[in-house]
Amino acid sequence: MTRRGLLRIGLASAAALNAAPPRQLVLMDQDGGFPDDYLATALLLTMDAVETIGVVVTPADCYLEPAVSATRKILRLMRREDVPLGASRIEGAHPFPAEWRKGSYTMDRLPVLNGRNPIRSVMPSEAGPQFTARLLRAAAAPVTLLVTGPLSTLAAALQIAPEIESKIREIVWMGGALNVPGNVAPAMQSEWNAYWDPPAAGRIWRSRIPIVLCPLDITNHVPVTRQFIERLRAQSRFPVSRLASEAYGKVLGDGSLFFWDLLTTAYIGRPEMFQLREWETVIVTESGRTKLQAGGRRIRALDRVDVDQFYDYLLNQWAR
Ligand code: AGV
Ligand code: CA
Repeated sequence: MTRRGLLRIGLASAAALNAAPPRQLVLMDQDGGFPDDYLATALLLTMDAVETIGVVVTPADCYLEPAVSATRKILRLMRREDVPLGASRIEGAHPFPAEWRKGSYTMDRLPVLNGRNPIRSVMPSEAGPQFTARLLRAAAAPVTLLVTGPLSTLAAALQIAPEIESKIREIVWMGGALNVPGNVAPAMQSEWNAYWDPPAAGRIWRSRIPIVLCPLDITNHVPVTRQFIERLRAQSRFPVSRLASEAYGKVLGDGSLFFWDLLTTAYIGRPEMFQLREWETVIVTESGRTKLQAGGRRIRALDRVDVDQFYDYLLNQWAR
């Protein structure tokens, strides 16, 4: 080795020491639920240690057009219109109630998202699964899939491009209910994201991709409280807080809402707030129930979180 070669190695490692650590690549697949899928998207985009390589909308807890339109406006608010946006036209076996899906129009019409020069929304033309497959193929490093709706678009992407499985570092999924009732009436056995498309969940369960579940067991501990909304309102001079404040202003008093997708997304930014626990589970074919069963697919689930720290984290990230 020449002196010059040694010098070069020395400089390279010095650069590596000074450089910021590589950012975690994340592809978000959300289903336009009002308001937490949108606010989860906004939360993800506040994370310095994350590089969001794309956002794809799966039309489950929404109607596709207003959900895509609202998501584009959020990208604009976050000054991240460079993030590729995809739209999936997939249909699950068990549609969400129309009343919930209409929340996508409410979101799209919020004053904070509709300033002086409203965006002229163009629907992405590529199919959702193709979009997901293309971004994963092109990714320079393994990607975390953050899924806050049904697993349908991802399952379809794996069907058309099985080789992308190796590009997925792990799937972090808001879905399922392990030791608590589900939220699909009247049987209360399944959680909605799993129930919408049970075979899609089954497809992911058959893969070898590591799964981190954010089930109702833990989201039940993080209700959207009046007190939280008041704290949000108090800092609504920040545009992102104003977004959240206007959105939650539409649902205040309902009492049945939780920070489902936001808790899931917070795990990406602050994994150390959580304790995880491993389970063996199967997906019940008809209902999409995530059932504990010895010998079933091993998954990890978010098991405990410091609730106060979580609320503070949201308010802190949104203070911009
Ligand atoms: O089951 C929770 C999932 C989350 O991804 N969604 C809402 C979150 O986005 C379905 C859901 C359950 N209860 C709801 C839901 C409600 N009251 N309104 C709208 N969506
Ligand atoms: Ca959702």
